[in-house]
Amino acid sequence: MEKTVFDPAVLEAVRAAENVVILGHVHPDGDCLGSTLGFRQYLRENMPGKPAEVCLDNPAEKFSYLPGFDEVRTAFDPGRHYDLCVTLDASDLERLGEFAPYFSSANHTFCLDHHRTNPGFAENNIINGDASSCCEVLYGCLDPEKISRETAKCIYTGLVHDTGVFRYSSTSRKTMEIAGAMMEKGIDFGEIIDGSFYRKTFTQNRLMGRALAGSRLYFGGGCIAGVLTAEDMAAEGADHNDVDGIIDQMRVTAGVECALLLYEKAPGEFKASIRSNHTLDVSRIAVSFGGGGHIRAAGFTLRGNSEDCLKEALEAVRRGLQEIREMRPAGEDAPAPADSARRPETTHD
Ligand SMILES: [Mn+2]
Repeated sequence: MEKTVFDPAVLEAVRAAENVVILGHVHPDGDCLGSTLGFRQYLRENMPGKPAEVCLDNPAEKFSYLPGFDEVRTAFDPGRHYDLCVTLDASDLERLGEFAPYFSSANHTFCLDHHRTNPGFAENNIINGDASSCCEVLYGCLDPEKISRETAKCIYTGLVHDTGVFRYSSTSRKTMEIAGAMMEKGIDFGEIIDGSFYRKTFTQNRLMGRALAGSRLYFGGGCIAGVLTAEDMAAEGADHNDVDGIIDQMRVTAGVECALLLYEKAPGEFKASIRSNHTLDVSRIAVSFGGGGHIRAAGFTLRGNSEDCLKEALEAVRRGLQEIREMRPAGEDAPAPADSARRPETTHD
């Protein structure tokens, strides 16, 4: 790996600040936790005595192996003001949630991010839309020699989560080089991947089993679809957090272009997750129902009974698949997908 020249701007801003608050986005994911806690850990080790705290809303317990997890502040305190506010993995001000006033009242603000839609909402911004993760952006702002094993755990976690374990098209040679550098710091990379990405609770596995057993193939096997009703959720003692990952298992069903999962979030209100593999633009389907997302991963909400909601969503999928067939020259098989089109771009917000 070539010697990295890092951008010291954010470290200089911290050096000049009296104190620092580090913020991420609402419903923090692995990249959000990895980048905020990794940055704090780096500061703790390399700028001892500099007051720096991380504020996030309720991080998931599966990330408790990250350094400083137990010290995350989860409640907003209107009496607090900070000299410098650094935001990581948040694409706009709204994503800071209840902690946004810390940003607005800070004397200086700095934003590190990798969302292409980020308008550059801070005083200083380092935004790289080509980076796999905010942790990749953060890595470029730290002295690689001074990254400890504890900080490496955080950065590696962010890379793993935002690339779906190095599968999505956002994964680059650079991503893998940073991952390699983090491995050389002595982290237990297998446990990080298993423990924070693949491990499921018994309830989550049971719910996935129920969803898969109830799923059906449509349109000659081109689409797999399933529904989890409120009764299904109650029967497994599951809540909305337990639905994560089911759609990803459905998507890898052989022969399937599209996967669709509806679950009843509130009585008569169904949250739909939709994925495609090669050709179908699922963001267009999601937008047609008032939702949003990416070409290969999107979501929307439907209201009604489960049969009607499923019917309505399937009709949109049928139309989408038909459009693709009509665009294809007669007698030709499905075009070989470009490598970058193979995987969902990203499934995070
Ligand atoms: Mn991210």
